[in-house]
Amino acid sequence: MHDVRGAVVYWMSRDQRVRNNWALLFAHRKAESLQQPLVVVFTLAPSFLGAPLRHYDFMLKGLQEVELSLRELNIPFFLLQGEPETELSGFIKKLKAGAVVTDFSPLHISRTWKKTIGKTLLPIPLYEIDAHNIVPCWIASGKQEFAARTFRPKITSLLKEFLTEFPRLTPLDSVQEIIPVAWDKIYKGLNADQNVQPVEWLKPGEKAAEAYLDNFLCNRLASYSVKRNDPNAGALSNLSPYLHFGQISAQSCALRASGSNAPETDSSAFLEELIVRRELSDNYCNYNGFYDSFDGLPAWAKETLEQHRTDKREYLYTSEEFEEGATHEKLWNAAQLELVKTGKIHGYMRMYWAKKILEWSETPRQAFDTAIALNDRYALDGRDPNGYTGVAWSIGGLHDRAWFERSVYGKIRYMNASGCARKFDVKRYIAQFEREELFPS
Ligand code: FAD
Ligand code: FO1
Repeated sequence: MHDVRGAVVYWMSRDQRVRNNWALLFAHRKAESLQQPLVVVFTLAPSFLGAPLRHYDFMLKGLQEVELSLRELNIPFFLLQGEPETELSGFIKKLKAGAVVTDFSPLHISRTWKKTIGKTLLPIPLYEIDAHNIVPCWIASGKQEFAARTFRPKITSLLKEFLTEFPRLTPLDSVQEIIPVAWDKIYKGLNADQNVQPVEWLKPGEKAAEAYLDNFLCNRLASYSVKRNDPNAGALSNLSPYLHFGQISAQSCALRASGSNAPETDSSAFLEELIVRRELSDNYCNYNGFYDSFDGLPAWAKETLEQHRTDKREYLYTSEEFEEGATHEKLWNAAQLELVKTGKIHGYMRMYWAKKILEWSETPRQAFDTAIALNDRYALDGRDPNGYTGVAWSIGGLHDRAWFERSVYGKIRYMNASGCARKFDVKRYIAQFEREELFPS
């Protein structure tokens, strides 16, 4: 690959931040070595996997902060509205760019964009940098991993090399004309579904993400291993929306957590989730083209679910009834209402939530599609490899083993309300998310 003379462009997509961003650092270094200007561009797709206003609002507020942080570094930021394939190639040509850098994502939508754009850009090179994972996805493993236990040794052995501090980004000396983004025009051009309103409890953007991380490390990491399965304990980091939109670097979270003075049991429990589980999700989506479909599930799971497909379902609900949180089980309804209201379900409840959709749906395939649809519509951290993998784990035994066989589930791990009641105060959890508040009759 040879660079062509001209500006270096960082096409920002998954990692929407200025600090601790390997793709931006690489583009910056390339611009310096080629003595060329550097610009950052974001292509705002008209609709992104059906994301409603809740997600666009969180993302755009974060991007407004990106624009201001880049301005302090003398780096112009552009936001193009429309189909990325067409908008970006026109922009690159007009700018007479010499090289384009983008960040890595295993999702279909991003890969399609890059394939198309990579071709139209030739001979201008398109570099892809994994700024999301600590160990780049394709280095951690060259194939779909069977379970966390097969993935953990591979990724742990590479942390010495990759879990490092970030170099600082210095302002570029080349002063360029900086044209502010017309944000009001952008908002007017949005056609996102207004029925899913922005959440109030979580402030978007890099600064808020850093503050949230500090708060977690100082006040909650030290009880993480004991309390993380209790949805009443407020023990989780709540970092997933920031991590999903790339408003904070997982690598910087891991460095801060391992450097904290929390007990080793707590920091290692947190790092297991943040590093092993999270990067295992990218591994699944990167190497399994059916990650967002029932077809991607392990053969043993599809077989056992098929064997029990005609078992009598004691309760049956449509996706609308699930969406309304209108099942017979108050605990499940509370989890659904937590999702609708706050844009997030507590990690422990999420497993139970998905497994009950399996138990109360016509077919396992329908259950899979319902869980993905509800998760992507309401969860701020949705449309993410963690979501596809989380649903596949819950409903399709991905990265899990076979369990004692039972009706409907077959050998898929079972969970129920009495199991939850043994772990935490379910009445207290239900009381937080009563139906009336959300769907006043
Ligand atoms: P913490 O417990 O504080 O964990 C910190 C970070 O570690 C998380 O932000 C996440 O990046 C990572 N992590 C934690 N648990 C997991 C896990 N099980 N798998 C992968 N990474 C993990 N996570 C999403 O980011 N988006 C989703 O759409 C999503 N959907 C899920 C659906 C189901 C059915 C299940 C069972 C899990 C899902 N998860 C999803 C994984 C997990 O529940 C969330 O990442 C976690 O609850 C986010 O809250 P937190 O940041 O407060 O978690
Ligand atoms: N990334 C983009 O590059 N352009 C978009 O318009 C865009 C919209 C969007 C909406 C909701 C959401 O959850 C994510 C969105 N993303 C968008 C970012 C997205 O997270 C990543 O680019 C992909 O998920 C690939 O991982």
